[in-house]
Amino acid sequence: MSSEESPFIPGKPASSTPDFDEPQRPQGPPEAKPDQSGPRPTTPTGATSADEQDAQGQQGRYHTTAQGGRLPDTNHSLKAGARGPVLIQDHHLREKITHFDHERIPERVVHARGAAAHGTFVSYGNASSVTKAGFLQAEAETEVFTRFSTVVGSRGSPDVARDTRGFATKFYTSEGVFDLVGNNFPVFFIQDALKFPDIVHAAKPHPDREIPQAQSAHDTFWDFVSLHTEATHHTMWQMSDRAIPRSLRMMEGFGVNTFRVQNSAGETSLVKFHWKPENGVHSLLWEEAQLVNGFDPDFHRRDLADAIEAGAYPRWELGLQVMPDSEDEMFEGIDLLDPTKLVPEELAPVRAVGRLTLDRNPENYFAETEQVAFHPGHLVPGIDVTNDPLLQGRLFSYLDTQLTRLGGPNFSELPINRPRCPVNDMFRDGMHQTAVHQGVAPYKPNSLDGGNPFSTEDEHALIDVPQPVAESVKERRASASFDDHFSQARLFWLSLTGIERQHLADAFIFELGKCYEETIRRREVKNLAAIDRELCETVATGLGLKAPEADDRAPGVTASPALSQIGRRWPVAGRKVGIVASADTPFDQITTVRAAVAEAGMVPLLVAPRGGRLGEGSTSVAVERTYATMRSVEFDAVVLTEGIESSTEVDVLISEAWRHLKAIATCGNAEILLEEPGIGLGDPGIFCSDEPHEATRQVIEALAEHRAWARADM
Ligand code: HDD
Repeated sequence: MSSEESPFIPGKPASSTPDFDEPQRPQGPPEAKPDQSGPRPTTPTGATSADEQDAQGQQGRYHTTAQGGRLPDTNHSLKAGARGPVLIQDHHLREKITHFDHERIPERVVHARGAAAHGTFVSYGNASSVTKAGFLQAEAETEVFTRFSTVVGSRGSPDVARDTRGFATKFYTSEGVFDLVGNNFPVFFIQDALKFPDIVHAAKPHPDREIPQAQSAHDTFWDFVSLHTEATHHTMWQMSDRAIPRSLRMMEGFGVNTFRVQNSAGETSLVKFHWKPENGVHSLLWEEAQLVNGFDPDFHRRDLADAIEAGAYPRWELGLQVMPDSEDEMFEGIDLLDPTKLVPEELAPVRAVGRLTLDRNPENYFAETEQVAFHPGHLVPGIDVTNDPLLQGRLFSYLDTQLTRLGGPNFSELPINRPRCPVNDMFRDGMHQTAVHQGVAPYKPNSLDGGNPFSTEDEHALIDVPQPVAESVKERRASASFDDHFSQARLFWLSLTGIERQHLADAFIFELGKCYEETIRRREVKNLAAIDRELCETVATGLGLKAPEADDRAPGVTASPALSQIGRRWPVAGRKVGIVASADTPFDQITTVRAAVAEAGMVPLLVAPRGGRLGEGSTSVAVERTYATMRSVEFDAVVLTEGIESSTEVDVLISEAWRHLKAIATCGNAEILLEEPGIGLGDPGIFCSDEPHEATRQVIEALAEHRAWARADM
């Protein structure tokens, strides 16, 4: 170092000895005051507090070390000369790289791939006759955070894999956190938590080559479920259209396990929780799902975030099926402790008790969506668990898994997990402790801290309803009612319409067709014989196998029409319509169609051969998708305007939209484009008009049924 060189910054001339009386202030911009510049971090409640900002390490206008020391440069390591080796004394280098090296935490062992949103739950106030839970009483409004997920795939897996979807909601109630950790199917693969590692090992990629990713179409999955027939009912759901939702906004949710609720008079009932989507229950077709996974692997995640950002807030009603709390915990012959069984809505109607609205996207994926920690044992006064052996095991697993995933026992102090009511748990210390606890007596009883905190006999969580436990011996077995593995699988099959059954059979043919072992295929086809003759024969034929003899293990089963997705009309808000146009399209056609789509609360997406804008001057409209960036699977319906020419991209768009039973409208002479693929102008879901407004109106009308189902029979 030359004598003129700065002792602090190599290469910089030394200034005179720093004058401690005159602080060195930065020269020139930035002008903004420190706390007015940069992002304003928010807490999960939307509030901004100094504490929260500190916690996020994002305060002030200067780039600093983790210790708050201001940094002059983060582009160059400290070196022995411009071309020399890096010096180990460069703390900034080591701190920055070390932090980066530890940025990842273990992904969830299941449900690793997820998307989430904040929202509010508003109670209808009509549930007090069955539960005293505060968040279900009149006028209660509760902040919530909901995370949706796939089960099998890793964090980076595609969104629309054929899989069960998680639907977990954290209610930050004034009585403590209540987590409703459900799925989009009402039943589960197994009846006892002890089997959970088995089903998950079977469904995850093969341990030798780690393939396939996020799929059940492989030997180990089908090996397990074909041998373990209690999985049959869930497998039927997994092969149904429910396993490939059109959107996370268009799925039902189910608490699956039966819970015991208690009202303020101490009376108890058994309940099953349901989420009913306002947008209806809709699915992709299998071919669409396969295309989506390549075209946009983040399809569901993007759809949820876009909808919320656009103000098309997804909404669900929370519903309760209420059954008497009988001694045998059976209802109409259904064992309420068996999580492979549902209760048909025709037998116990779903009573709506409140509404969930998701209206705010997370600010930070890691802090919120990744670090949120659910647990079916997070209960509030008025809601208790039952002896369902699956639920009992879950009560152990969720807390346990967070210890590894979130690095210790203090994960409930993370902002996304913090209750919004006073917490005084007497837990102390541990990895990542952020609280500065007061007092000297974290034990009970104590006199040194004045006896604090106090226990309450009033409303308390973990209500522990005094249920008699049958006099019994210790044994590893389930009750005989758990032995019926087929009647509800048949009930589900009988409840579906013809096209839904076809999709389900096709899924079996696809999935079993991907198995290498013929013994597995045969074994599963034999199981199908116990569900339905037609299903078994269709799948056997598809696989080139001989259908086994009829098996009448599930006699006298009736259908539950509420389980079918087809046959009702739903709101169309938030659906996406592709409007294909070109520079030759009369501009008023574009504006008319766009306006009509937007007016219906749907999302118009203008598609053109190239990017840029269509129309002139200030009224011109931005092209949202070009022929290079569009694919039919993104649209729920397509409007073809005048002036577009036949091309490979347009032809593929039309033929896919046709094959996927989507509504297609043409304006004026655009109907010529339907000639080549042989689409009849009067075919179901095809609307041709010289009036763009009329063509669009008809498309909107058709979308209420989701697809032109009648075309499936053509
Ligand atoms: Fe589970 C996560 C739903 C049975 C063990 N589960 C997890 C999530 C959902 C469910 C939605 C993701 C939560 C999130 O978004 O963070 N699980 C269910 C349902 C079940 C079920 C509806 C049956 C009724 N689960 C189940 C059993 C066990 C687990 C029987 C273990 C014995 N589940 C876990 C877990 C996970 C989990 C390993 C992984 C990540 C986590 O908990 O936080 O503990």
